[in-house]
Amino acid sequence: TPRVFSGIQPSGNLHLGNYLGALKRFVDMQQPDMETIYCMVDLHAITVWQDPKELAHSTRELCAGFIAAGLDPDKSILFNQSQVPEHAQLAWIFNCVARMGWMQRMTQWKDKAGKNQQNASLGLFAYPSLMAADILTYHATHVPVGDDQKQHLELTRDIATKFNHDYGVDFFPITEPVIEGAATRVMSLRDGSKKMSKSDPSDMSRINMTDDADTIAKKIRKAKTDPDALPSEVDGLEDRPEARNLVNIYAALNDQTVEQVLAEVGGKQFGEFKPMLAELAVAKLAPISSEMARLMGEQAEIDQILAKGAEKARAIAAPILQQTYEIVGMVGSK
Ligand code: AQP
Repeated sequence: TPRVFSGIQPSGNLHLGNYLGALKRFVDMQQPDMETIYCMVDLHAITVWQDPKELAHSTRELCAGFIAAGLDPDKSILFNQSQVPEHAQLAWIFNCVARMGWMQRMTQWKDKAGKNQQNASLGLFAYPSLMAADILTYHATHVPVGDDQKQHLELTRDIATKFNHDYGVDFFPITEPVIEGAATRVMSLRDGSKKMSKSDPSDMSRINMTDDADTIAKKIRKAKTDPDALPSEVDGLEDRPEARNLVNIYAALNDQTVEQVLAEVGGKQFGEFKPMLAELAVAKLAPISSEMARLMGEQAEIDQILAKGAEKARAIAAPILQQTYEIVGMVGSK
């Protein structure tokens, strides 16, 4: 059976980009013939400073978001990365397989470290190596992510290939990225050239999964657009990043293709389309946010789900790490 792994950082508010690019697709892949493993990646989150109380809160809130969006702890393994030590242990091995030059080429590293690389954490630099460990400690075959993670997944393949080659084994699978759907890259509502992100200082740039209906409607109403009507064909979205973004969001929320959406809304002005989008967004997101809020009142339940999930995850990860140690020549634990 295909084994699906992915994760989201508990580093702040879950937003529409995380939902459409990742979480909604995690739910789509939760099928009887798939093994699905989804993680709150707190070790990744601390590669930049996190206030401890907020980290704990965000981790539980993210878990609530997973469940509210439709992940079922009886069908998927849901857990917090730090509670399965095999991730960090395998990451160390991969730190010794990966090359400095590979990491230096990562655009996320360059973007997040900015000009002052000397002052960035060593963890931020090694981030993709830990991500490779997350995936490969389960021998995962499929990894659903947003478009921004494509480069890290290629690096995961490079690490698996080099490990297999260096040790003369066929041990780690070459993982397939699953970057699909109409919204693999949701853009800022204020600037169609920037991705929607948690760290954008403007809250108007993103729709948070915890936003209420009025806030969602206001953010969509104020979203940047151009003055033209919507086209009827996809070609007509070229060089219109803001228009394309809103159409992509509509399509993804409504499980349609961009072509289908344009067939319906082509010719409409934004004054007409934006309220349609707002209504759809509220209809799809409000039930998730109210269920998240309810679950946040049941902290003991969330903690128990995470504890059980970690146990199930370890049962898969531990033997794979043990085999890795044997391949590398590490003795003493058997
Ligand atoms: N804008 C987006 N469109 C589509 N997918 C997105 N993802 C993130 N932003 C978008 C996908 O969400 C998953 C979790 O990503 P993460 O936990 O690494 O979050 P992030 O990329 O750190 O989120 P932000 O908001 O972009 O944070 P900052 O502002 O810190 O950079 C991944 O699958 C990702 O592709």
